[in-house]
Amino acid sequence: MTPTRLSEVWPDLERVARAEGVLRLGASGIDDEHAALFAEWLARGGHASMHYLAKNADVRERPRERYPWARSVVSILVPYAGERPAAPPGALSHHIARYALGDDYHEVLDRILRKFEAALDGVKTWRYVDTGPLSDRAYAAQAGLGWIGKNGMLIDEQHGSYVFIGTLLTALEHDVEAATVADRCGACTRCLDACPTNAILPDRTLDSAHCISYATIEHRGALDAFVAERLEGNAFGCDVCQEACPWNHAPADAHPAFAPREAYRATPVTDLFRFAQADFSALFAKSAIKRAKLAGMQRNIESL
Ligand code: B12
Repeated sequence: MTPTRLSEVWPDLERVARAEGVLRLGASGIDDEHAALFAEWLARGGHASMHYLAKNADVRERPRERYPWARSVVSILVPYAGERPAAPPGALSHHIARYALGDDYHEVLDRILRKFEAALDGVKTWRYVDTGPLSDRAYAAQAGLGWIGKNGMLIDEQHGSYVFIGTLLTALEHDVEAATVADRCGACTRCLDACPTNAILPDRTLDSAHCISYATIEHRGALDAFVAERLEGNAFGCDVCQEACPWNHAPADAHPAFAPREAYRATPVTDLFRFAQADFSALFAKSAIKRAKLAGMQRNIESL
């Protein structure tokens, strides 16, 4: 018989989680308690040129209209490398955010979420990683998998924030209790103090236009001069606000797919200036770095 409640299949989902290297598994209802904050953020232009986010505003506020069949949201946390590998000075690996040192998380988490779907055989579901119209962090926080820190990151109490979030909507009734996770940031302001461009705002959102991660990955055209002068060695993405976070003192072991690639340790960052498109595609095959494109990476490296 097809299950109707999440609790009926929860042991199966826990089994999949263990088998697939998932650090935490949780579930929540379909409403996003903090969707209004997203609307405010958009209204003040927090998304800079990421216009695709603005298209999602209605869905975030009223997810039931887009997904009338959905009753619950299953969230998973999958760890990536919390430490950069030792490498010679000038190696590319020093200049890439940790989340991009291994395989592209979109593909890896998609594969994992498909395993969850397979365990829910017959139940209507919809999975996405990153690109979906919902807030992965909001659902993970509602599911009790962590709290939203002052740097905006979902922070796991034991292992910190070097984790990806995968999200799966299901037609099963939400009857699995979520743990209550307290906000553990307290009076700490290390992330705010460390951000080289002061991009972190008091309401735990970012001013993307000033965020080094946004500038080096998403922004097309010349870098903003203020940001370009403050890249602090970041050529793709930025971890400064996570490095400063005391809750990242004991990261979980990375999922094998996110083990830092040897090729990035062996390649001097300046080699990218001589790269043809074919070299770029080969070095960054199955990597999230492809998003910045060769011209974008060369632009970023020029400002290091
Ligand atoms: C757009 C985007 C970006 C943009 C903007 C980031 C931002 N902070 O808004 C840029 C390019 C700058 C970016 C950078 C990074 N990103 Co990004 N990004 C996204 C994306 C696609 C949407 C985020 C978004 O909507 N931002 C707008 C803000 C307003 O929404 P939000 O961040 O979801 O925040 C909501 C919750 O915090 C909630 N909330 C706030 N307080 C509370 C309290 C409670 C109790 C609850 C329940 C909810 C809640 O309200 C907010 C609004 O709904 C998500 C994937 C997704 N679909 O969710 C990944 C995502 C947030 N990114 C991720 C990562 C890994 C990064 C980087 C670390 C990459 C890097 N090293 O460079 C940095 C981190 C920068 C930072 N400090 O946030 C991960 C974060 C995992 C985690 N542990 O939190 C995500 C979830 C992708 C994934 N599937 O794993 N990113």
